[in-house]
Amino acid sequence: MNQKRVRVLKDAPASSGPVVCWMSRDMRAQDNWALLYAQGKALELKQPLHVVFCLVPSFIGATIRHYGFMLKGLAEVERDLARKNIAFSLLAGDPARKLEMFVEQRKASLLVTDFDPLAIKTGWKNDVAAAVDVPFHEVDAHNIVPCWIASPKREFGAYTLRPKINRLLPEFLEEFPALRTHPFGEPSPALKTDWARVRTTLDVDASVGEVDWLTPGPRAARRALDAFIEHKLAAYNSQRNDPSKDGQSNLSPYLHFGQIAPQRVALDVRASSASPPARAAFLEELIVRRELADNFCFYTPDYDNSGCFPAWAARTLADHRRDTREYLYSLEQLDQAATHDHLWNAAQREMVNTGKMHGYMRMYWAKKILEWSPSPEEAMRVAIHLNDRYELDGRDPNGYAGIAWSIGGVHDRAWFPRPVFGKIRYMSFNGCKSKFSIKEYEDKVRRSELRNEK
Ligand code: FAD
Ligand code: FO1
Repeated sequence: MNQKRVRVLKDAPASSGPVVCWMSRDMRAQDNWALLYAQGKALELKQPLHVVFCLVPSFIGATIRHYGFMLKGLAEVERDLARKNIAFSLLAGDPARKLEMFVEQRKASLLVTDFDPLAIKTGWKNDVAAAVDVPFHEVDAHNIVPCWIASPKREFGAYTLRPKINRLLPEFLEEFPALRTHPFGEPSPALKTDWARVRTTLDVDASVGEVDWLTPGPRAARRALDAFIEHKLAAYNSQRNDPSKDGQSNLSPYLHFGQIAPQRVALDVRASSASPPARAAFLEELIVRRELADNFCFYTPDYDNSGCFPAWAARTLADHRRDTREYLYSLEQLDQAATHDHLWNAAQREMVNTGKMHGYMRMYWAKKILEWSPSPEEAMRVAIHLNDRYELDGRDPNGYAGIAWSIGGVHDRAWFPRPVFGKIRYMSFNGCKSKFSIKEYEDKVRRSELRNEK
């Protein structure tokens, strides 16, 4: 496999012993470059391969909605790995301590993990690198073009990253090799994780219920991709910005939890019989927009606060800091969808009920939070809190980039100035009314509420 997908986080003398793959972002056995790399190393060493996942019960305020989806997916991963003679262990607690102990107990010769630009993950890896004394390698199993290869710096926008990605796609958008049945170590390891007990003993916020309209796990993810390609891809370009229609792929929860590889999605879409414009429109979002979000979080430490706004946006928002806010809403009022704007309220209710607000409404939703908050800083805090509390795909680079785009002009340009927004792109109720049927969107949200009440 292309070694440019690998970074050395820590070097140490080589030894013999099993290889440990610490799975975190990319929770799947198939199409997983980190796992494929770890297996390659274990085969060279003629050693067993162990996969571990460290369960952290307080991951950035995640609720049972998120852990329920994630744990069901992980149970499937344990089964998929066992079929390949690869043992899976679920650890729970502080990753640095747990990984250090695991590596020590197993006398591992190499520790491999997947890439994630979130600050919390970088912190974990720094701690683990300090704690272990074996080589520690990181593999970008999420981006098609490895984040550090696509660009050495923060990009201004899609227009600056797109040519760099497109030039490198021929090298990196390749078919995956299959995960092999591992010839070293215990054959068909026992499925030892008691997932029911993990679930019941998990101490997480249960006030945001799980969703039932989407089946978690890598198999369901693959079915969702096949269904999207067959039934929706052709109309994607014309429907993706109409929230009253069901034109999106609904892949983001699966992509967020790594239950399907973006590269698998790209390969299958590219090979589909859909028209080139339909394929191109989708691949622009899936590849350029998504990998731009990883670039943003990887190279911008304060990706989740107003410190990340480009200079022009910070200045214009400062110039309008004292403008009168016609409406002001608290986090509680917004959380209760109790504003004067019934379209915004519908979007909030869609997110709370289904765990997935339509992509077009996310822009409008976040921009109104800027308009109705006392400051851009408070708007960022509130938007991130609500997004990560309710969206199944929350706590994701796409979310931090999407909110910073909406509120702080990140990856966007200046527009005509207006109160509060200054030159930040504005979106209005009437603008939405001219683009889609607000009534049909609100009916769709109400139907999802009625389904939930059953
Ligand atoms: P599709 O339209 O089917 O797109 C397919 C895939 O392409 C998505 O899953 C995603 O990986 C990628 N993609 C599409 N649009 C974008 C985009 N604007 N930016 C980055 N990648 C994109 N996405 C999240 O994954 N998690 C979030 O928490 C999140 N919060 C957002 C908040 C705001 C304010 C905004 C403006 C956008 C946010 N997005 C977020 C991006 C986008 O809205 C979602 O990725 C998309 O709606 C997910 O639904 P889908 O997979 O059905 O999308
Ligand atoms: N990653 C982990 O390695 N361990 C966890 O316990 C964990 C919990 C979790 C809960 C909700 C959620 O949205 C993400 C979670 N993640 C966890 C991170 C996930 O693996 C993704 O890497 C990032 O959130 C996306 O970059």
